[in-house]
Amino acid sequence: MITLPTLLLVLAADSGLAVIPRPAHLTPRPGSFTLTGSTIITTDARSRALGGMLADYLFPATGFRLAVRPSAPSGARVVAIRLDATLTALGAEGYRLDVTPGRVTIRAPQPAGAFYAIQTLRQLFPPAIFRAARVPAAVWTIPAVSIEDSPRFRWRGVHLDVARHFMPKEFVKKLVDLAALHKLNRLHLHLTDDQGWRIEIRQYPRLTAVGAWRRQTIIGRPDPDSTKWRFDGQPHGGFYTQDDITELVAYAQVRFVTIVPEIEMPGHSQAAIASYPELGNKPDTLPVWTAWGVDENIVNPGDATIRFEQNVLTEVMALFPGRWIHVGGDEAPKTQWKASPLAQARIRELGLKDEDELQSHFTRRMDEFLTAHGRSLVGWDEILEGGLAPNAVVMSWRGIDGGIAAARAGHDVVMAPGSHTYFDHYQSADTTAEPLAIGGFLPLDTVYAYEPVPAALTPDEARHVLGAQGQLWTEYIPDPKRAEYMAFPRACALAEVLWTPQEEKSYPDFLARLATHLVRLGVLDVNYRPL
Ligand code: TNX
Repeated sequence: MITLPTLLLVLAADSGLAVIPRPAHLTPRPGSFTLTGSTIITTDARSRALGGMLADYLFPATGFRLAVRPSAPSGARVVAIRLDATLTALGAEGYRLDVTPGRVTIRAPQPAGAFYAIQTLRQLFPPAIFRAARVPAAVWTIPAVSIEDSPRFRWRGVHLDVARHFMPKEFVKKLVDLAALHKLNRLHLHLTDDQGWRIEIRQYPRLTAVGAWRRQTIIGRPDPDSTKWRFDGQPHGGFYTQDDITELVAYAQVRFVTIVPEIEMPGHSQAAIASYPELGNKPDTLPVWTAWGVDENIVNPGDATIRFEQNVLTEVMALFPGRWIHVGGDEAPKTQWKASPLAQARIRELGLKDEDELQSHFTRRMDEFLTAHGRSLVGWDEILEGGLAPNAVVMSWRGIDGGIAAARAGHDVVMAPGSHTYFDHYQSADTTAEPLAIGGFLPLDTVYAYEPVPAALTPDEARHVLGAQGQLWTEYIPDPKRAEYMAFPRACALAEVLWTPQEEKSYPDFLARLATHLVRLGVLDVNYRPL
């Protein structure tokens, strides 16, 4: 809800040049440009769709149905969008944005860059431009400026765990929109875990008929003494149909966001085992898990299980056209494999040293399979432990050492260390003033100070650091509103870490821009955590 003082602020706030993430090069110019109902958006053939997107972005608040045309009569007020091959030095995502009193010009070598120019342009307007209904009597003026901009990193990600708590498709779309606004280009969807399986797999209908639903959920953090656990008695669940996934992928694609799906294996698999008990190491039938923590119920390493996982990945690849497929790999306790005759026989047959090498064997089978289909396997840093699969990309979460080791071995790396990128951690040292979280302490300034390239890497090795991402694990994030509270404004800080050149970063300057940006987020109905 917007109160009257907020509305005044929304209209008055000098959005000035409060762009987040801060552009690489920005030069204020004299004068300003005022958008009116007769402004024409001109595009070339390849940026026609982007012109339409810009018109759609501007319509709700302004009420202007701007024309999108190949050209405009001389003297018309124009927003021109052109793809320009001579600008290739700006890279696949770079752009130029020039605002003069008579004209706005967007030029980019590729569509992604023009899209990011549009995101910058939106942020030049007063925050009220983000309203979903017409703002009466507003004047839509933006300052003249020249911007030349391109990102520091290729992988600018946000992660969302939809397994611990299912998140509705509409929220995933909202998160895609917010990612795009911050020039983030990866959405890592954690689709399966012990507590729920969230994607329809046609060959294995029980994964969602059974695995998408749990009977209840533990209240609060699990006490080490499990006899003290208390449950809410409320069934929880949900899943995305393949049609839902297709819709999400398409929605993300036009916003230049690649969805990276994660199917966890061999650990974090109790929901799969609950659906198909033959995947487990024991004959018992298990429920979908109702508590949090590291679960001993991992899948067995037999050939039938490997076929099952590959069959699942076949359907996943058909749905997600992006290059990266994440197969988890974290927190797979080896207790059950140590006690399992099948697992021990496999270790002997394959001449392996131990259970860690058996997990690496399992991961290699997925790596071969994904590579044969032209995709790249991504895994959490535990996949290093028994030897790294040849084409694997490593996501470094237990600090940065996994990232360093993988980059030195010539593997691409995405940095996701708990110390700087876990948005499920507390935002205040005074945890009593915050909603219950998993623990930890990750204030905004710590996120902003994060440097994704480990100092230990040589420049050659550092080229393997694709970027970083912020994690939203949802054990203690029950719904979209809480997810927004945990993600914002920390995701704004991470976006700047990943986009802006190191030497252009300044925390005081960021905070000054953030004051305006939070007004935008408020208008967008984002439940951000107030500073
Ligand atoms: C560890 S990060 C996990 C997740 C939890 C998270 C909670 C990772 C690869 N595994 O299963 O949700 O901690 O912060």
